[in-house]
Amino acid sequence: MLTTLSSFFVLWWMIDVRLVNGFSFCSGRLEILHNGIWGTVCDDQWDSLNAAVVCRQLDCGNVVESLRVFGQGSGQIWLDEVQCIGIETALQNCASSAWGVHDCGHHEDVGLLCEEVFYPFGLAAGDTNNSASLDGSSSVIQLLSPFLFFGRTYQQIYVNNNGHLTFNQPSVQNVPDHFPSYGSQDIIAGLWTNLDNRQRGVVSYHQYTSGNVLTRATQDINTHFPNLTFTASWVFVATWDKVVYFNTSSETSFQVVLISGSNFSFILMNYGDVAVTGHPVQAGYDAVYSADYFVIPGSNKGNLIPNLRSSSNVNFPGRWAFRVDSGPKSKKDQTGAGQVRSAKQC
Ligand SMILES: *[C@@H]1O[C@H](CO)[C@@H](O)[C@H](O)[C@H]1NC(C)=O
Ligand SMILES: *[C@@H]1O[C@H](CO)[C@@H](O)[C@H](O)[C@H]1NC(C)=O
Ligand SMILES: *[C@@H]1O[C@H](CO)[C@@H](O)[C@H](O)[C@H]1NC(C)=O
Ligand SMILES: *[C@@H]1O[C@H](CO)[C@@H](O)[C@H](O)[C@H]1NC(C)=O
Ligand SMILES: [Ca+2]
Ligand SMILES: [Ca+2]
Repeated sequence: MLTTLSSFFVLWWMIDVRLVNGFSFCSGRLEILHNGIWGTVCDDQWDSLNAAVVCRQLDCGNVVESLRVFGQGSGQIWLDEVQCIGIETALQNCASSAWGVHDCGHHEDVGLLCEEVFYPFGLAAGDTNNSASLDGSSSVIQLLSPFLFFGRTYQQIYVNNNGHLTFNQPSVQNVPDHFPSYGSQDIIAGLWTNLDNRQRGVVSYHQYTSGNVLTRATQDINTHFPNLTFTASWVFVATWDKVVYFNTSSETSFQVVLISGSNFSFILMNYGDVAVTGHPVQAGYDAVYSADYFVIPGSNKGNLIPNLRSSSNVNFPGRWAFRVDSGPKSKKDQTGAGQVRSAKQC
């Protein structure tokens, strides 16, 4: 009940607080909307309790720190002397000076770094669970909007317990193919390996066509892929939360997020704690006949995969982002910034 209530308030308030000029949706200079005007918040009396309220309000997990590295705002300074108790569901519910009343300059604008690389998931996000079964999968999931993957358009998808997504049929494969596999199907591998959700952990998914998750996806893609002026209209989030490898007990958490809008499509891979394993592993994607593929560096070595939590091709630790429609194939366009390995078969 509590969770449901608080997620309702998160949705309700979402539209009037934002973090700008940061690394992602979950970091940046704090701005608040009042009377249709975005303004900044002054750092007088600002503390970690206040910051925690904002991070939670944005569905961005815990606060890492308040920072001033996100530049100075301009125009309105809306709030000063903010003092949250810490239990508030929104910054607007905290004590502060009246709107627009302050003795501050923009050099005092509050900036925030929240920790959450993950998109909302689990019960609070309204996820559907996969059943707990060895080498199992979701049932067929009809997509609310078609997903374009290197020129092929899909209307359905399967979330496979063993850490990967397939479009045409479920996959029971617990030993990953090595990319490029020159196979006949499109595969998106968050962390394809022998996972066992009968023992521990939850595999779940959710798709969105409205709400704060779309706002977040829009901002993330525009940060990771500048100049596209992208607007997300559909987001699919698949999460492997605290799952374990077959016959082990160390927990691993990761997420694959599919995002689309107009003719663009993107994948985000988000990594939390990833345990070492002796099982074969693989993270990345592999398109039909490997006309396009990508292997996240180090992701095919079980002893190196804990590094997924801190590596990135978009300057955001724990996140790898890829453009996967059939758009421009230049390295810069296909991934945010990092190394790209891709092969063309003619
Ligand atoms: C999914 O599984 C989790 C953990 O077992 C549980 O708390 C949650 O209620 C389940 N969600 C649904 C929709 O059944
Ligand atoms: C993207 O936009 C930035 C800033 O407007 C510009 O400096 C950069 O050259 C652009 N990049 C491309 C690939 O057009
Ligand atoms: C599971 O691990 C134990 C020791 O950790 C080992 O003895 C056992 O053979 C393993 N079982 C399987 C099915 O791999
Ligand atoms: C989408 O693709 C179609 C066909 O290639 C093109 O006509 C249209 O302009 C594109 N739309 C956008 C928003 O890029
Ligand atoms: Ca100050
Ligand atoms: Ca003041």
